[in-house]
Amino acid sequence: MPNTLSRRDFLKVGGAAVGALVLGRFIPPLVAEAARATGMLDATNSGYIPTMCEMCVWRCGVLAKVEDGRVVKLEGNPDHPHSKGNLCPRGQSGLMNTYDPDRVLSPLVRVGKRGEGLFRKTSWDEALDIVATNMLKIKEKYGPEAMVFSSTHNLSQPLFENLLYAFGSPNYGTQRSLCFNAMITAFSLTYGVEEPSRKYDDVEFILMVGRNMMEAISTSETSELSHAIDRGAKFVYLDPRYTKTASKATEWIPIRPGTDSAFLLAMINVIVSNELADCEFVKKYVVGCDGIKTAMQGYTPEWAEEITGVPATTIERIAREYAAAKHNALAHPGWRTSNFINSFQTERAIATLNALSGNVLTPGGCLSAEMAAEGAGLGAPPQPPYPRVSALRLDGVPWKYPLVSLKLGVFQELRDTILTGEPYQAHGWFISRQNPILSLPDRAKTLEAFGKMDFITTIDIIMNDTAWFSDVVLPETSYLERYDPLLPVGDKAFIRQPVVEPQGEAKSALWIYKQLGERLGLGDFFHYADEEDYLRQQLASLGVSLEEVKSKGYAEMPETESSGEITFNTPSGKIEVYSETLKNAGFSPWPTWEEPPQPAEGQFYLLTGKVAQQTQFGTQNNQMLHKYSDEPRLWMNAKVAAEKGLADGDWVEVTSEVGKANVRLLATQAIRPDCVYLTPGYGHLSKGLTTAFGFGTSDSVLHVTYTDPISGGQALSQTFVSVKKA
Ligand SMILES: Nc1nc2c(c(=O)[nH]1)N[C@H]1C(S)=C(S)[C@@H](COP(=O)(O)OP(=O)(O)OC[C@H]3O[C@@H](n4cnc5c(=O)[nH]c(N)nc54)[C@H](O)[C@@H]3O)O[C@H]1N2
Ligand SMILES: Nc1nc2c(c(=O)[nH]1)N[C@H]1C(S)=C(S)[C@@H](COP(=O)(O)OP(=O)(O)OC[C@H]3O[C@@H](n4cnc5c(=O)[nH]c(N)nc54)[C@H](O)[C@@H]3O)O[C@H]1N2
Ligand code: SF4
Ligand SMILES: [Mo]
Repeated sequence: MPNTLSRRDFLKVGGAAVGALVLGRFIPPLVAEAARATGMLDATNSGYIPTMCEMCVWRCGVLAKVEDGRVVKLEGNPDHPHSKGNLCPRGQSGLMNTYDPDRVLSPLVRVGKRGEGLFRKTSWDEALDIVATNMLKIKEKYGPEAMVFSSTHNLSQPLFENLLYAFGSPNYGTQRSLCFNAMITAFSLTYGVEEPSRKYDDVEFILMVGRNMMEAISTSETSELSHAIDRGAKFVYLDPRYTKTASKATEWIPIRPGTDSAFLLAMINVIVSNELADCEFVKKYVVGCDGIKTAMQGYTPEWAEEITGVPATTIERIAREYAAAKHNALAHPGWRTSNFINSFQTERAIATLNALSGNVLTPGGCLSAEMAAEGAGLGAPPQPPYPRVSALRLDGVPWKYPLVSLKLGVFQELRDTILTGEPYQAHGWFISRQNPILSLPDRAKTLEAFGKMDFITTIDIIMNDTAWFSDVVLPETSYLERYDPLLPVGDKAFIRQPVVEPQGEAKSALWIYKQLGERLGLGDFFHYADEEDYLRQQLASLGVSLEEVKSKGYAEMPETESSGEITFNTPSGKIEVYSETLKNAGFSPWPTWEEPPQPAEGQFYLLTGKVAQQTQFGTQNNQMLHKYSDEPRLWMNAKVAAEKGLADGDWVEVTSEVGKANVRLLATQAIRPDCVYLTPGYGHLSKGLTTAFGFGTSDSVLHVTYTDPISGGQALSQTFVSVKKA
C-alpha cells in the first residue's frame, strides 16, 4: 500500500506510513549504547528516546521510537515548542538521512583532479594531519587570514568558530547573507532586536510578504498560522506566485517582484495621513512620530499602484483593515528576505508597520520585541581569549558594508574577493555543513573561486557537491548517531543524543574540531574530554545530570527576570522608525522607495523558493524524499507560454547574464506573466550522490550576484532570464 502513495498523499501522511516504508526496505538500526543507558526503554527494550531533528535548521524535538532494541520510527516530541508533537515529512524521513547508501563513512583524500571524484580512503590520523599541515602551511606563508572558513547554522558551530577565530582568521562565510540579512539588519536598527517573536493567539490580521509559510515550514509557526486562519483571522499574502500559502490566504496579492516596499510605504502613508495609528504607543515609544507624515507624503496608494500593479483602492483598504486590527495586526518580518537590493527597505517598512499598530510589547499584542537571552544559563568549557586580528575581512564588513554586523557578514562578497585577490588573496577554504557550490549565486563563479584555492576541506555526511570538489572530506556522524551541544529554546535546553550506533568511521563534529584544534596547537579552545564531557560542562550550573537530561530530553533553564521596563536596544532607547544611524552612514533615515532594476522586454524575473519536501541543498539524495519529489520544472504563466509557442512539458533553455540551463516547462496560471520560477536545490554536480545526480536543474547556475548595500543580503529575484525552446 505505501508504495502506491502519491506525492500529494505523502505530504499529508502521518509518521506511521513513513515508518512502515522504512521498515519494509531496510533493517532497522540498532539502538546506540548511549541511548540504551537513558532508562527510557522497558523490559522488552522498547520505548522512546528523545533527541532533535536536523533535517532543517528548525530542529524540532524528536522521539525516536524503539522496538526490540531497534529504532523503527521518528515522531514529534510534544515537549518541544518547535514540534509540539509533530514532524514534517522531511523530519519523518530522517532515518534515511542516516541510512543513505551514499554516506561517506571514512575520511577521504582526493587523488584525481578537483571535481573528478577520485578519492582514497584514509585513517582519521592521516586525514587530520593533512588538514592541519595544509592549514599551518597557509598560515605561515600568507597569514591566518588567507584561510577562509564557512558553515551554515548548526549546533556545533561554536566549536567551528573557536577553530577559526583561534586560528586567527576574520574570514567567515555563513548562510545569513544568503537568507535573512535584510530582516535582521532592519529590525536591529529599528528595534534593537534581531527578530521579534510572534504570537498568533489573538491575531486578527496577518500580512505576509513572500513568506511561504505553508511550504517553507517552521512546524509550530506553520500550525499556529493555520489555526489563526481557521479561527477567521484575515490573512493577506504578497507573492508573485500562487503558492500553498497563497491558497490559504484570505487575499493573495500577486505583486510585481521587488516592489513590496512601495506597497508597504503606501500602507504607512494611509495609516499616518489618516491618523489611524496607535497614537499613545507611538508617541511614547517611537522616534519619528513627528516627521513621518511628511516623510511618507509622496507614497500615496495611487503612486504605489503604478509601481506594484496593485490597485490603489486595494492598498488603501488593506491599510485601513490592518490599522483597525490595532495591536492584533501582525506584519510578519519574513525569513529569507534576500530578494532585491531594496529588500532592506521592505523590511524597514514592515518594522514600521508593526510600530504603528502598537503590537509590540502590548498585552495581547502579537509581536514581542523581547528576545530571550538564549543560552545564558548554560555553561561552557573555559577557554582563553581569541588572538587579535588586524587583517581586513574579505567580505567587506565593515569597510564596504558599514551597517552589516560582523556576525551576519556578506558571504557572496567573500567569494567574489577570492576571485579578485583584493584586498589580499585567500588560499585555503574550510567548509562544514554547507553546500556553497549550490547555495551561493552563480555556480560558475563559486567553482572558479574553488580553483583559486591551494587547499579545501569539507565536513559532511554525504558526498555533496562541495565535498566532491574538496581535497579532504571528513565524515561526520549523522544527527541520529551523535551528540551535539545542547540547544536552548525558551526556558529549556534540549539534547541531541545518539539513538543509533554510528556507522563506519564517522565522528561527531565535537570530536573532529577538538582533534584538529590540538593538531593546530589550539587545544586550549577545546577543553573537553569527549562529547558527554562537553554536555556535562554545559549543564554544570543547572544542577541536573546528563543522565536525567538524556532520558527527559531537556534541562529546565533558570527563569530570566524581566525588569518590566520597555526599552529598546537602539541609540535612543526607542523604536527608530527614523534612524540617525542610517543617516550618519549616508542612507535614508526613513523607510524609503528605491527602484530596483527590471527585466528588459522579453525577459522574466527568475524566482526561487522552498518546497515542502526538501531542505535547501542537502536533502535531495534522501531516498524517501526523492521518491516523493517530482522533477522540478520551470513555472511559466500558461498564457505567456502559449504566446511563445511553448507547451507544458517542453524542454526549454533558460539564459541569464551568467549561465544557461535546460529544464522542462510547467505552464501554469499560478505565476505572474513577467516571472518564471524554479525550485532550488536540484541539479547536483556530485556523482557521489547517486540518488540526486542527474535529477533536475540548478537555479544557482543562473543567479547573478547582487548585494543590498545596506544589509549585505543577496538579491535572488533580481536575476532576469530569457526562455526559448531547447
Ligand atoms: N520545506 C522547507 N522548509 C524550509 C526550508 C526548506 O528548505 N524547506 N528552509 C528554511 C529556511 S533556511 C528559510 S530561510 C525559510 C525560507 O522561507 P521563505 O522566507 O518563505 O522563503 P522562500 O521559500 O525562499 O521564498 C518565499 C517566496 O518568496 C517569493 N518571492 C520572490 N521574490 C519576491 C518578491 O520580490 N516579493 C514577494 N512578495 N515575494 C517574492 C517566492 O515566489 C517564494 O514563494 O524556509 C525554512 N523552511
Ligand atoms: N537559488 C537559491 N539559493 C539559495 C536559496 C534559495 O532559495 N535559492 N536559499 C538561501 C537560504 S535561505 C539558505 S539558508 C542557504 C542554505 O544553503 P547552505 O547554507 O549551503 O545550507 P544547506 O543547503 O542546508 O547545507 C546542506 C549541507 O549540509 C550537509 N549536512 C546535512 N546534515 C549534516 C550533518 O549532520 N553534518 C554535516 N557536517 N553536514 C550535514 C548536507 O549534506 C549539505 O551538503 O541557501 C541560500 N541560497
Ligand atoms: S520542520 Fe521538519 S525538517 Fe525541520 S526540524 Fe522540524 S521536523 Fe525536522
Ligand atoms: Mo535560510
